[in-house]
Amino acid sequence: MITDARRFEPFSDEPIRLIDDAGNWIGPFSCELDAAAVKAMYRHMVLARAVDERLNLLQRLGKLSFTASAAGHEAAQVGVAHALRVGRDWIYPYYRDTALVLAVGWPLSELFGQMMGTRADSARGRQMPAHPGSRDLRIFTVASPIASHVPVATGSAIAQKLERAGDATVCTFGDGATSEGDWHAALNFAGVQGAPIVFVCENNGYAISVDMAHQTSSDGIAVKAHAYGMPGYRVDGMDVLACYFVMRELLEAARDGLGPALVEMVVYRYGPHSSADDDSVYRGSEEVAAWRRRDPIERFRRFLVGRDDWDDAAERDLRADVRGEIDAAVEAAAAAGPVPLEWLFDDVLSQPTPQLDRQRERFRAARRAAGEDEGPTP
Ligand SMILES: Cc1ncc(C[n+]2csc(CCOP(=O)(O)OP(=O)(O)O)c2C)c(N)n1
Repeated sequence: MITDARRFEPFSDEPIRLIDDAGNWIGPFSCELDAAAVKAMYRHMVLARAVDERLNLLQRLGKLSFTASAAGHEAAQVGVAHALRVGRDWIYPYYRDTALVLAVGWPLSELFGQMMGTRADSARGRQMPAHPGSRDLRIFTVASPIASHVPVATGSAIAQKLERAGDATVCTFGDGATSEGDWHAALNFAGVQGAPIVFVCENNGYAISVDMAHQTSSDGIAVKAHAYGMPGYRVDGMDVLACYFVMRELLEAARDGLGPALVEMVVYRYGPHSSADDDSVYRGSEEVAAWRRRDPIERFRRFLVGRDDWDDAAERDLRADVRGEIDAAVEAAAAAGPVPLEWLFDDVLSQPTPQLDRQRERFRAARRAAGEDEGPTP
């Protein structure tokens, strides 16, 4: 049931914030979360930032081919994750959602296995890096074509409504995705069908080099919800508690049959678009520095310290734990070994066709001729 519905008003002029930059609670209600709950959020944010740094390093070392950094998006993603009922609600993430998938429990060794394309990857090395997915956690595998997952997420939410199971769907994407036809069709359909879905735009101001002024002439993204008959919320995406409480309210409303909503989380990506991008070409270092001063992790730490839930010793222990966990996960993912190339032919069809069998034979012959035969593979 809805416990705290209507705490938030849609279509506000200012983004919804519950903690100010100094870490003070400024919400119109009291924060009922206990120490364990806020520390768990903080841990996920710190872990995600450290994972991000390690992925950049591994990419530079040639251990993986591509990364898309989530640094700056942690509060938004962790806020979403903690509002979900993991294993029941469906999650349709996009490639920048490292903190989201980690915070709902995607194992670190699997993350590094996916990024490096080793046997630790449950997708068996067939996705490009930064394309997670998990059957157990109900994480729909990330799709590269921008916004192509949004109509699928709407379909999944409509199925949940028909099943009357009281579950909901979350679908995340960047600001660039909102210019795709798929996005508009999906929101329209969700509005008409009253689908239990919350659409989350992680608006970092850029789609690679295209800034918001060239993306849309509307006043942000949240206002677009109006056209599809659902409420739109603009939230400070560098404030994890604002993201969490708004998401919790909207997911509960969706589960209770009140229909979909759109949330625009205003964030900033600290790194380039991906490891293949040079952001100095289209944005100034002063702009990045100004957003760095509003770092969501620092801000949340100030909040925790202010509540006497955190101190320097806790911080040191957490950093050491996280480093150890990452070291172990990278080691386990690498030790699993690279995926055999021949896996390319498995699971394509439930019954391989004669054409596929012939292609596999030709592939084996070509590898033998090149002296690359891997021998029998499991
Ligand atoms: C249909 C489609 N067009 C173009 C691309 C190339 N592309 C990859 S990421 C990206 C930018 C997307 O920006 P946004 O949705 O704002 O998310 P962000 O990366 O900023 O988080 C583009 C254009 C693509 N993957 N799919």
